[in-house]
Amino acid sequence: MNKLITRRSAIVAGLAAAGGLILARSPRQLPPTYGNLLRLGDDLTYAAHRVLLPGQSLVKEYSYTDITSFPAIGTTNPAASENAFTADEYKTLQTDAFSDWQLSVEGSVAKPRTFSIAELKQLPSRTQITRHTCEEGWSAIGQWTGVPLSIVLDAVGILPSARFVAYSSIDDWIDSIDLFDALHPQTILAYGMNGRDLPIPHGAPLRLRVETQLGAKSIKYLNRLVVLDEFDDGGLRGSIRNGWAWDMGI
Ligand SMILES: Nc1nc2c(c(=O)[nH]1)N[C@H]1C(S)=C(S)[C@@H](COP(=O)(O)O)O[C@H]1N2
Ligand SMILES: [Mo]
Repeated sequence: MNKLITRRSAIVAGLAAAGGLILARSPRQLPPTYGNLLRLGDDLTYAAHRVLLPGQSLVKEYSYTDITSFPAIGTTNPAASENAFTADEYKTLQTDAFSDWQLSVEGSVAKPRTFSIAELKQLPSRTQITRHTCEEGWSAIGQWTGVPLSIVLDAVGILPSARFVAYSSIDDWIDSIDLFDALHPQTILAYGMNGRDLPIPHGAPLRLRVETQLGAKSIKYLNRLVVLDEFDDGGLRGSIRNGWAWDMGI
């Protein structure tokens, strides 16, 4: 019992310290609560994760034989989008194995630029077999191949003022992560799944894999990264649209 109390108070003290530390740096570093109960838990879980998880510890990686079937959910083909502009754009890009697809990297970087899939494939790659956990309650194990986001950020030179990376997709999903997650070695821009090019239902030609967060943060059909100095989750266009927290750390 005593042990429990001690451990608990240690954690509470740790939380307070982390919260204080983050707040002392800048209140804008904490996710917003949108003035209601919805995101009240965010600040605490966020601070807790950042203080309780050591540095850049890796999430569990699995072996080939652990790979499971993998449902595709949410948008599974932007070419079938109700938004005619999105549908046309995706159909055009789909020709020639997405050779005209561009990932734009901009914001607080020294050299903003775009990358084609071929250019991304020339950068060092990482392959990882991980468990995807959806906020809806299912999980699946798959193998992902791509370029670590840290390598792409290095290539454009993030400025010292940078603190977050916002990202968006052709089907207009928008979200952001902090640099802790962005520079995590398992955060990759994946163009491959289970040894093949990323299939359309899973986000072709490029998706983000943020293994330290629930599946909703791993957006598919990724086409834009914006390095930010200040917190921005996309406001009402971001994950709050679905009633989700900004921080979905696991
Ligand atoms: N662009 C885009 N990204 C997305 C979604 C989506 O609908 N559109 N759904 C999200 C959710 S909630 C989950 S669980 C995963 C699903 O990925 P999958 O279809 O490869 O299983 O993608 C995430 N990324
Ligand atoms: Mo999800």
